[in-house]
Amino acid sequence: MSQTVQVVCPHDCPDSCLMEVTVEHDRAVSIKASKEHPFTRGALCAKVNKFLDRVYAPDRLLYPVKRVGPKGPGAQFVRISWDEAVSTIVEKMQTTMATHGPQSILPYSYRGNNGVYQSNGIDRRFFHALGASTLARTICAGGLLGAMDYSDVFFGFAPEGLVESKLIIFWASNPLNTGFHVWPFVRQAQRRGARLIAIDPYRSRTARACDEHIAVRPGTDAALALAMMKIIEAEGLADLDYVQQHTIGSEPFFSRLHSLSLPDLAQTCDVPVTTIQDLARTYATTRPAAIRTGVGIQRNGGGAAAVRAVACLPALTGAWREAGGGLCNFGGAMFTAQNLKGAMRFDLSPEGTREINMMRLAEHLLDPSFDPPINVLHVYNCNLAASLPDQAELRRGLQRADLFTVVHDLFLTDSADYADIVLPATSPLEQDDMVLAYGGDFGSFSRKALEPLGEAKSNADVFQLLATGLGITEPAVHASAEAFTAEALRDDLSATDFLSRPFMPTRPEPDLLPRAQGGFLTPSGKFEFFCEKMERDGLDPLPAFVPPHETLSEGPFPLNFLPRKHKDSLNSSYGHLPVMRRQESTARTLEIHPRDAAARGLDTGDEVRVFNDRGAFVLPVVVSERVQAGTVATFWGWWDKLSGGKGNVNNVTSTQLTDVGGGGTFYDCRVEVERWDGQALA
Ligand SMILES: Nc1nc2c(c(=O)[nH]1)N[C@H]1C(S)=C(S)[C@@H](COP(=O)(O)OP(=O)(O)OC[C@H]3O[C@@H](n4cnc5c(=O)[nH]c(N)nc54)[C@H](O)[C@@H]3O)O[C@H]1N2
Ligand SMILES: Nc1nc2c(c(=O)[nH]1)N[C@H]1C(S)=C(S)[C@@H](COP(=O)(O)OP(=O)(O)OC[C@H]3O[C@@H](n4cnc5c(=O)[nH]c(N)nc54)[C@H](O)[C@@H]3O)O[C@H]1N2
Ligand code: SF4
Ligand SMILES: [Mo]
Repeated sequence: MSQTVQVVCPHDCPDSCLMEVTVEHDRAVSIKASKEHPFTRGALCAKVNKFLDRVYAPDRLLYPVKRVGPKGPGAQFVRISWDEAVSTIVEKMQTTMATHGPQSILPYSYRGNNGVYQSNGIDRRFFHALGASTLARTICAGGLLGAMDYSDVFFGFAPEGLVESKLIIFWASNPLNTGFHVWPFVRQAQRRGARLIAIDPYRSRTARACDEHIAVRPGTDAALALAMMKIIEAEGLADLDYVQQHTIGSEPFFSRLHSLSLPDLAQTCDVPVTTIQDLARTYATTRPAAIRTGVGIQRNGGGAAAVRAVACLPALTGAWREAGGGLCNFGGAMFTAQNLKGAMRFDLSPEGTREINMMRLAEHLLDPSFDPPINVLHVYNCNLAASLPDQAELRRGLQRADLFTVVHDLFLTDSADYADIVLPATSPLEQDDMVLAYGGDFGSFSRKALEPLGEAKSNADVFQLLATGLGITEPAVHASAEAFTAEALRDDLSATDFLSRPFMPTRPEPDLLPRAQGGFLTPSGKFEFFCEKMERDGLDPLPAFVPPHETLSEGPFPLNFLPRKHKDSLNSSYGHLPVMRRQESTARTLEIHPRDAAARGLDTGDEVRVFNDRGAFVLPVVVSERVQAGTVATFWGWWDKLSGGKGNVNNVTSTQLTDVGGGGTFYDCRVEVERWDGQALA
């Protein structure tokens, strides 16, 4: 007997595709893309076409295990029962609560699964009811969301509007790899005469598909944006009517622009003045003009300032006036369809509970004065021993002998090696979930297609079991996926519709003109070139270039390092699967400019040690002009434990934070490269 079930792709990707899973005798035999879904439109990406390889991978963890022997690489585990797993975790939680209070327990997760019920709902309710420390989930978009506190930089026009654009600037955004379902809209615009420009230090797949690629120096986008605005204002290309009606602070802002030197800005961002002039004129005079930002722009010490500076452009030119003009952000639909309070029930968390920035985990684990200490760490939806920066420091923290760590995952990841207990997680085919896309205005109820493989359990199952063990009877924690959906949707959306339809639009029509009449999400309701709140918080109230931590610095490590996202993996989630293992020799390489290669006597194929004062890893180089001189790039996502001792890219990245928002600075990193002498890494 065969049946088809609709399951939503769980990945941290803006598209939230709808998959049609055919099941025969409780085994999924095929996955197809929905043709009706407005974004999926009959195509899944390369990774998810092979999703069944992930579901049925021979290394799926199918029962709970506990570690025997030391923590860290090579850790050994033995099978235990769920009863033993749950009672051990409950006992550890109770013990630390008795001595240090519940805040000595820390949940640790990101978006390994993007679902709301399983991964951004029941989990939060459980930890809030427990009184655990809360986690600021900053790793991906901390800088962007930090800038959002001061300027309306996040929500743009719906991606469907790109069809109308005559100019589309991909500013630190590589959708051909990272969310390719906007591309059909872009292609349509191109057929109607749109010009495409990419601003990216690396010649990405998207940059190659554009008419023009501007290779900015990493971490200096604010300088480029300010230079463009200086030209636009000086040449009378600003829309002064829009500025007057819908913005505040233009006078001090223009004075600021007058005080800046164009040659200095050009030198900072390493783009010739003439190129910036052409870009500024093209941007201000082509209408409608869209800017699509990705996350690359805010992965540096001045990341929030860069996001804010770029967001000033459409306010200055009035690009918001036309459909297809303004910002069209990567995560622009995030949170808009959710009743966040209803989903997460912040009210269950005791007043005064501390919030811990996830980027500072290692520092806090290692700080003897951190009070209360973190004694129980519950990791789910996150492979921190691959994805966090400065792995040496992190691993020292995870090694702490008195730290009890639970890892809940589908696989024995690098992180699992630091766990006391590892719990087997279900795949999205084996659980119900409520999923809202963050790249478009739609959501779906993802249906369970299979019984859990082995003894796997979903996140909600685990938190409900732990709640029962700990005597937490709060009904919100024990809600079913259906009941939860009704509480977690924005009030005007119907849960009955959501549950009964394959997918549901979360707006009647895509919003193509969100700021044509102003209505910015700021205290004044206008776009704030001058932001009083920033001034009150001791920040520069005007758009400014805030220097990155490392990419402009002089010192022993002369090369900028870009550890970028791979087409066939989702962060580290495919790193151990055949699709990625097969590419280790071809894609797991360091691209280096001919000039930098020559200076070090390197040729394509030579193995190099990439290092700085935080750590090192080894891989072969490819001499390539896709990077500029002074920058090296690679893809990330492979697992350290499968690297044959050659290490992880995040051995060299830094835990320094963005200027605002406490975000990660993965692309603000300096390294040196030398021929590898075959010595083991320290
Ligand atoms: N296939 C695949 N898809 C994914 C993911 C994946 O791992 N693989 N990850 C998902 C996640 S978690 C996210 S957050 C999104 C991210 O989606 P994107 O934002 O598109 O991803 P990135 O590749 O991090 O960054 C985009 C581009 O920014 C460039 N960049 C780096 N530094 C700078 C800079 O200082 N200035 C400028 N102008 N450009 C810079 C990079 O070279 C890169 O080409 O993708 C999601 N989709
Ligand atoms: N060098 C470098 N580092 C980066 C980045 C980069 O571009 N370069 N990108 C950064 C960004 S943008 C992000 S968002 C982070 C992402 O970093 P992570 O959040 O660590 O993402 P993944 O590496 O995909 O790991 C997610 C884990 O969740 C597990 N998982 C999936 N579904 C479930 C589930 O339902 N339940 C449970 N319990 N587990 C599940 C997966 O098997 C996987 O092991 O990485 C950051 N790190
Ligand atoms: S494009 Fe994104 S949402 Fe669609 S199948 Fe691929 S990872 Fe999943
Ligand atoms: Mo991310």
